[in-house]
Amino acid sequence: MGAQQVAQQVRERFAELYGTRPEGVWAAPGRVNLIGEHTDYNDGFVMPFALPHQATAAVSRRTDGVLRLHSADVGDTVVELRLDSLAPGSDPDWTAYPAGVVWALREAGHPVTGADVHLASTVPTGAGLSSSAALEVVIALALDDLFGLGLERWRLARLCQRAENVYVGAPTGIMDQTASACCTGGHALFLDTRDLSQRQIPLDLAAEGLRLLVVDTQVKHAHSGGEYGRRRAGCEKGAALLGVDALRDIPYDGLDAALARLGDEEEVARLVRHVVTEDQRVERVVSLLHAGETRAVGPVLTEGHASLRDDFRISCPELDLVVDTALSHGALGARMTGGGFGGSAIVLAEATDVTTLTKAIEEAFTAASFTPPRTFEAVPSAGARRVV
Ligand code: GAF
Repeated sequence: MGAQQVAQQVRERFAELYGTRPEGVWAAPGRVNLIGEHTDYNDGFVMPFALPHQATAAVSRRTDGVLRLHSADVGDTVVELRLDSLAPGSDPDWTAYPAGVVWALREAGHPVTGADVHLASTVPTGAGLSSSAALEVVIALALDDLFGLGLERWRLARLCQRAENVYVGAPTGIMDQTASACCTGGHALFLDTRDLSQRQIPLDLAAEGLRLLVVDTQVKHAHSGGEYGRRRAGCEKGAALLGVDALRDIPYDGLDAALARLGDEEEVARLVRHVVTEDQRVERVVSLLHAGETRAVGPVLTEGHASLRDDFRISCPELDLVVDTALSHGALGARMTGGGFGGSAIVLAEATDVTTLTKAIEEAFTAASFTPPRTFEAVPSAGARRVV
């Protein structure tokens, strides 16, 4: 179903639920990260692009301090919350994402006085494709428009990150919210997470006879669980031991010296090595794309996977199986994408190899008795916007 059709459905459902038409309909996408994993909370580089999968929200203002939330994906209940009782950690449900955004906006002094919301999302959940950032950004954008807040996109992303970090309690970086808010169709976003400076990098794989596949392993993950936070804390410990503000400050040619200084701190050293080499991989990919050497990006993705698997230790057997099977069936490169511990892998391949590769991955999953994966082609799509 096209975006306009989804918007129409969401509008009609809103009218059924709340008895009046919504003031508008907004959409915000999930993302896939091409390269730059676990660098965003180390002030480093990332390179995501927006997926065609998106969260769509029909929204109207209220003036009575009430927030009503309904999701087509969750069931039939309209959840009603009072704005003055929104508090971090109080909501274990999906409503924490939109409510967290309202909380973050109000905490920052923005005059949001209530809203009626109906949401529907096509972003797979727990698949490493930023379904939660899509939910946050679509609400933030709708409220920004409706209440005339005039927030720049990067600021809106920061507020959504605050909702996720403080209200939901997941210690994530800034990549996903910025990707959803700032990506543009036909481009990957080269983002410096230290100052949020950005460059849109043209990415037309089809024109070069290439495809980027996303393979969702169906192994669900969550970042409010301890492993993500432990990696983040380990990176922060590394930066403290090395006397820098963030691991971004360790130059690639200073890596060996930094590792030597870490001595017995082997686990921290592995994390540091991943982050420093990953930042360098992002810069290599940017240069390769700039030089028109898109096929040469493949091996850099594969190196990134080895680093996430062996140094950062956040892969899983299903993700490794996708990568190994893809590579042994002619893929140019492959790696896990997103936070890890499950979720999705990406595969860069010649268009002519896609059918063989997809079949080989499915067969490998069957042979390993894993749940069948879901594979789709990812095309750089539009960022968050008003649709109606
Ligand atoms: C998750 C987080 F939300 C991001 O901030 C980022 O750290 C990513 O994992 C890993 O690169 O998506």
